[in-house]
Amino acid sequence: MLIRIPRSSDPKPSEITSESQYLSRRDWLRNTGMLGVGLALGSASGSLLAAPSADWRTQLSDKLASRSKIPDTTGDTLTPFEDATRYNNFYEFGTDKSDPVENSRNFRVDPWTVSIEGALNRPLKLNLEDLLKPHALEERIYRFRCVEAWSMVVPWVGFPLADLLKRADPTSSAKFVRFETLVDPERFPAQKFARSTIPWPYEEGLRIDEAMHPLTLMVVGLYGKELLPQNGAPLRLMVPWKYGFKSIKSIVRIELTDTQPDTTWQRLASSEYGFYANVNPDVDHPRWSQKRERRLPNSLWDPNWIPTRRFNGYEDQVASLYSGLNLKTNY
Ligand SMILES: Nc1nc2c(c(=O)[nH]1)N[C@H]1C(S)=C(S)[C@@H](COP(=O)(O)O)O[C@H]1N2
Ligand SMILES: [Mo]
Repeated sequence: MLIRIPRSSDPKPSEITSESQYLSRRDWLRNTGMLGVGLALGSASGSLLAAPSADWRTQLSDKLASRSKIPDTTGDTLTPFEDATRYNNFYEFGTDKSDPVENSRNFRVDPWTVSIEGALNRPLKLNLEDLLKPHALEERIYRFRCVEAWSMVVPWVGFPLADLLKRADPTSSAKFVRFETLVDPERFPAQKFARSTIPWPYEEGLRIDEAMHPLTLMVVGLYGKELLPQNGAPLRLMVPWKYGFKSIKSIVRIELTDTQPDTTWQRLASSEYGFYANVNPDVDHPRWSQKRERRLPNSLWDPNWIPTRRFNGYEDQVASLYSGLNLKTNY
């Protein structure tokens, strides 16, 4: 991951359309898969019910509408929807911050299967409807801090990862959880290149107690709406006290293991990106300081630097997970 000087093509706050303009565009319909379906079946609204994704979409929008809003604990200003959905890291769509929104316009979520396997009594292969069915959705406003030293505050919508894992009934040998992103060059253009930026699939992992922690969320929405492709549709992880790269997007496999899994960034540069990746202003990245962060929205002229907090401000809730662990060597 490199720090990049913004290009002239990066959206400036003045150029960014309001959320209502953004949502009214054809692109958004196409992103959700709705436009393609309507055209294919020749007519608009009525035929949407015939789409393979209709049951899941109906269920998701009902659940989004009845989500419970957890009171804000950050005390920070929300990052505008436009910044959170147009300045992204998602290497499957390309490495520039604007690549994910630009290259995900035709992304189709269906068909999608999430497999939960490994050290558990009840292996599960779930389509999106079955995955979502037993879970009520919560909206949680979390700070989100990328290892590249920029950050946001976003209202994610989802449910605790612990509730999903419990459905599969982990055994006592489940010590870690490993996550995998979809590999499909038809849907993720950067996966078409033989010598690509990173080895696919993108992989991440957590210790079982981190995975079961109540702050750890499976995300299916943001800003009260369906999760957009550039943010990791249909299902992504959110671990707010860790650097952003832990929060793996577009998950298809969750595996419970007895050994610590390899993770993508650790494998690429283990001296720069560790397994724990807890936000820590006292442990600098070898190439830059982690003492401060640029809070979005910002610009070259107004970088909006703020101090970085231990565990991204969630120290009270999570520090006990790491008692006795040297956080300098276990970065
Ligand atoms: N599959 C996958 N997941 C990923 C990434 C990625 O490139 N591929 N990037 C990570 C990084 S570095 C960050 S900062 C966050 C960005 O999430 P956002 O675009 O929703 O802000 O996604 C993380 N999850
Ligand atoms: Mo990141």
